[in-house]
Amino acid sequence: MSEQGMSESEKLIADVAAGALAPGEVSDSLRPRIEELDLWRNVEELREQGATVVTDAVPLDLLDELRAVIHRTIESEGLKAGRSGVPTCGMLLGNSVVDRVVTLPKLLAMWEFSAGQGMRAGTISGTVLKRSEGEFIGVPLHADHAWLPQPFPEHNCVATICLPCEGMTEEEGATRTVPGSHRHRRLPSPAEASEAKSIPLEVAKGGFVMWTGSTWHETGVRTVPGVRTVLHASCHRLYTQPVHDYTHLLRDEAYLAAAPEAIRGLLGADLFFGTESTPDPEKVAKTLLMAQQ
Ligand SMILES: O=C(O)CCC(=O)C(=O)O
Ligand SMILES: [Fe+2]
Repeated sequence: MSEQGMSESEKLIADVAAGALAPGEVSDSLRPRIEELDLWRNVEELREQGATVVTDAVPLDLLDELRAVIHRTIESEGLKAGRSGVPTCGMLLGNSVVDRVVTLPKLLAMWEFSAGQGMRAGTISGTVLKRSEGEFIGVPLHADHAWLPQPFPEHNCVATICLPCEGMTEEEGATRTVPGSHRHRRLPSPAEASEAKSIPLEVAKGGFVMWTGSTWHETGVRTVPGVRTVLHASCHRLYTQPVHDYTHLLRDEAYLAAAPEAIRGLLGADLFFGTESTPDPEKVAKTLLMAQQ
């Protein structure tokens, strides 16, 4: 059928079908940003190894502010180490320092590559890992797709970034991943978890580490004095259910007016989910098109 003979709905269905990307493919609209930000090596590593280290992503003074926000929040709320043994503050989106960090161009580009256009903010949390006195502190080997059925989908659904405010070496407790483990597309068995050969994702201050939702990873062991202060920031493919609910921020006009523009996208402002009656046709079209990219 010619373009002209098509109804609006038929055109939309044809555009959605034509937009479909293969798993790991970079869309035409994202390609120039990957190029400009020099992220091809990272794209390749995420595809091949399931994890990557991105350098020079965050201004160093902004990291100092981020570190202060995480420590202040944990101290002022009296947050204690929970099950993981690591003091954690959650729901950090909406804090102006955190908002500036998560909307930096390298984070947004890598998230879009990994979790697709229209990706939404999920867990945005801060943790402070102390030196281990022999005990394991943190999260043992797991995959962040854990609430998805197995086999995990080929299209990545959860893209986690860990951003250490002072960088992290192996001794300082760098997160460890098992290279290539994302290809199993399932959780590790207890035997696999105890035998797995994980490697540390070391990164200098200003960079971040990132892995796919299928990649097996664990908190590293800190063997030196001091603490590792990290922002854990996950984005989710638009159709999956984020762990945290930030929709109150979408109703806060004063906040939205002052927040970086890209925050709207991370909150799902353009998606049709949560509509009470008939969804807005423009949002329906936009959501369907973004879902393929
Ligand atoms: O503490 C770490 O290094 C890893 C934490 C983790 O599993 C995550 O953020 O998904
Ligand atoms: Fe994790």
